[in-house]
Amino acid sequence: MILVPLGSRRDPETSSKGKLPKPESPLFPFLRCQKAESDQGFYSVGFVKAMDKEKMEELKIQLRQLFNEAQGFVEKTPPTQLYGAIGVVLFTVFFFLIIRLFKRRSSNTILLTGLSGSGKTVLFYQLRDGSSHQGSVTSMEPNEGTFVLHSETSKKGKIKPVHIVDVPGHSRLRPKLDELLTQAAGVVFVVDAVEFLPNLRAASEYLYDILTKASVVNKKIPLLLLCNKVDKVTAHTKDFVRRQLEKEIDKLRASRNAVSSADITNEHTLGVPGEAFAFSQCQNKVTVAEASGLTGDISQLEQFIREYVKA
Ligand SMILES: Nc1nc2c(ncn2[C@@H]2O[C@H](COP(=O)(O)OP(=O)(O)O)[C@@H](O)[C@H]2O)c(=O)[nH]1
Ligand SMILES: [Mg+2]
Repeated sequence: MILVPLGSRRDPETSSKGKLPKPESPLFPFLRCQKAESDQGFYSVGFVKAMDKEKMEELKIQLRQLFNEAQGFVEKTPPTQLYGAIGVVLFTVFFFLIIRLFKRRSSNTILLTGLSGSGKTVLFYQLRDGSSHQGSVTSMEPNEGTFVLHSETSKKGKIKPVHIVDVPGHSRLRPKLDELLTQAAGVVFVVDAVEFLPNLRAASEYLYDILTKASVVNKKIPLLLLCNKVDKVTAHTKDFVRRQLEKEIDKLRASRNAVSSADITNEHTLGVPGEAFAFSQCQNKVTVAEASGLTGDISQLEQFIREYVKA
């Protein structure tokens, strides 16, 4: 801060830095004052620095003392006790790390997968709103939402919402599935039980891809094979659907293994070599259920969701 009397400009004699003003200058008293102030400032900075140094020295001495004490303690303590203490510390750290790992795995994401037209979007709306939203269904955008299941809205108490993603069956959009699988608590593979046989090959290929994904195998992500549209009398039974899929996947496994033994896209081989493929051989749990998205008969689907995303 420079004090300049009103109406006067800065004295050219004093404008150059570091120079003391001449005693005859009208600004002399002010500038002396300012100099004294800044000198004081200088002293105080110096004082703080000296204090810091002193404190640092003190701290150093204290640390050295502490270190010496610790060293003495370690030397005095019998090695068995020492190893015991180290063991306890390591065990505790390990224990907390494992707990964190498990906590991260408790996801609330359920994926609805399957070929286009199998009824995923209708099921999504049934789960969320309790209605099928006929006519407003598009299959190119993933429907996604975090909500308490419609059937649970009348229940009292706090219920954990479920994050449900309706993954479009279009093959162009399947890379998105890889990303989603890494965070899934469960996968629902929807099959059209009416138009089942014409789609058998395509459905098996899609299912095979999911079941051989490293994320599914390593994390043992449970899969529900959901035979949809059972409201129609022409719908196949869930046992028929399961057996046909097992047979088709068995054929696929043979042909894919023959093509390449190190297929990059399929990190894991399915089933037991030399045995006919069955879903029970999968490392992750595979269950079969029935539903009708159209009539709202989705209790087995809801049961699966609540088995893996606790309310
Ligand atoms: N009969 C019957 N038709 C269904 C059922 N679920 C879906 N659909 C019909 O199947 C078609 C495809 O359904 P959508 O949910 O769009 O399938 P997405 O492509 O898998 O999402 C629509 O015309 C639906 O009306 C069901 O449970 N029963
Ligand atoms: Mg859809």
